[in-house]
Amino acid sequence: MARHLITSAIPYINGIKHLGNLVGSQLPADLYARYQRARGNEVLFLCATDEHGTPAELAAKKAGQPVAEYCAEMHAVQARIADGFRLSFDHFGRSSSPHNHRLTQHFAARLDAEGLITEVSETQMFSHADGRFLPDRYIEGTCPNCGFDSARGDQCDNCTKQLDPVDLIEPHSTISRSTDLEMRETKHLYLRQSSMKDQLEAWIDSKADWPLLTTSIAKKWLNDGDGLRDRGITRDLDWGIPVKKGDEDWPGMEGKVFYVWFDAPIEYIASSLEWVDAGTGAGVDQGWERWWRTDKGADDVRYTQFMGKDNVPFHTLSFPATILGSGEPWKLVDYIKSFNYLNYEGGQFSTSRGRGVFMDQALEILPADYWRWWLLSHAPESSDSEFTWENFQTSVNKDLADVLGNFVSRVTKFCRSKFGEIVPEGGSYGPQEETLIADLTTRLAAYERQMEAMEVRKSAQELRAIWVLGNEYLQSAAPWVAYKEDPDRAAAIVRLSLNLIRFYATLSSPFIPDAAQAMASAMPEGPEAWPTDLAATLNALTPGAAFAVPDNLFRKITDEEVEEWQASYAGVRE
Ligand code: B3M
Ligand code: ZN
Repeated sequence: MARHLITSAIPYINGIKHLGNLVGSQLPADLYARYQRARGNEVLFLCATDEHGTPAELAAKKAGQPVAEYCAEMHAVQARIADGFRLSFDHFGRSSSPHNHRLTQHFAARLDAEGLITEVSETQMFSHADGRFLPDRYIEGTCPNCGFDSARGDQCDNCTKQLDPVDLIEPHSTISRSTDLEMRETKHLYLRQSSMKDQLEAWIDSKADWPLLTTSIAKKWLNDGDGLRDRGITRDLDWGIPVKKGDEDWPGMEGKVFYVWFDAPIEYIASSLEWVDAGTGAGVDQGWERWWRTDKGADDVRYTQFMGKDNVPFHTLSFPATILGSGEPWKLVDYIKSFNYLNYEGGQFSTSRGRGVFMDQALEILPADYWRWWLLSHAPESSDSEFTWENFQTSVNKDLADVLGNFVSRVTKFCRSKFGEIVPEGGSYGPQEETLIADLTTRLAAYERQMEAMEVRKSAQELRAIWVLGNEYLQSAAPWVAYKEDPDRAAAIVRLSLNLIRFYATLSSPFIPDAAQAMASAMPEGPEAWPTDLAATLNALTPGAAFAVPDNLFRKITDEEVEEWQASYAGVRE
């Protein structure tokens, strides 16, 4: 049994995420976690909310709430929506947790002991109108790299370049919009990642199997020397993890907090400690260290991270610098699966303008499976992809309703009308069934290969092809014709088809868990383990046992609905 540690990038606390965020990390991570569990492997799947930094402070201010209270509320909201999408986290933690405070301060102390932290006196933007320094998102301006006019102080959303507030051209305060800014002296801690360039480069070069999107972004920043500029890891903010050296005060750093991107990835580890505290998971008694410490058994863990492309520099350079620099045997990531962006109806999703569909809205429109199927089968892997309501309608109506849903309903209803709600007895499988089993065996192997490789779109195509094989079989075997001459032959065809439904339930469960559950529980034997021998799998249901005709699995989306939704989600939310 293999052991898989799987993490999704942790979403910022500031509001509900849109479908583009969902498909860029949490959803494909869930697909992979569900698949590995279905294969009988041991999985620890973690996520959390990213609660520090300027996004949290700004959002709380806008909501008129104390930031701690705002974060607690939004965490509950995000957790509920994640449940709604059936994201099967073993734990959904909080980067503001006491565990993350302790671990972050611990890593800082270790890095300092290894000589990797320097104290730098620097000039930062001070806003007279706001009476404070303006780190990160408190400041916006034009990107010096690409010219984008709303680049933030810490990163340009357009070209993904990591920035410092002082880099921006024509900067202004996002609190007051004031341009009355002054460079003032303040002291900060810097992580000397530049001294680790060779080590990081060798590590990335050893990852020949990583997706091109991941390694190309990592190498771009390495070779520019740019991602490896030493980075400030502290900020002049109120909300965050206080700068301490382990439990000790850090002289000169009073009143400062760690930079959100320093503590956020450490929350991957902290989340597993929160999970142990919560006592909800299998394997709790064996502890979290066997997942994270290579001296405590984690060297046979396979660790996979999922994220959007804008998060890649932090996961290929900054966080590994923290881990490697600590000099302690922490588990490093084995594979980074990254995603391009999902666009919305000819433009971008926009959180600020409320353009596009947000996770809460999506679940009000249709159940999770509809969205999961569309998003995963159109995941922005090799390039950006685009959500359109028409494309969504086509996919749902064809793949889910016509192909899968229709198969299940035709088979079960035909059976009920001729043989009753029991698995029909009599007859035996012949050449047609043998051909089908051979075809399915080939397709199943291809599906497994794509799922193992985390080729999300290709996996969806293989799964759909497996559903189509069932339809084609049913169409050509035509039990409704056979029944007239030879009811036993019809019984065999229907029996195989009922077995197929149960087989589909297992295979489809990583993509559409609710429909899979409905299919499996309609069958007398319930869900089956991952199939290895299809001749056996398609003979597994006991003839004579009772089953239940499930409700229609999927409904179709009408043209009127498409028009209505197009109009409703064009923006502006609030
Ligand atoms: N919260 C950015 C994002 O949500 C950031 C990811 C942190 S991963 C450690 O896209
Ligand atoms: Zn830029």
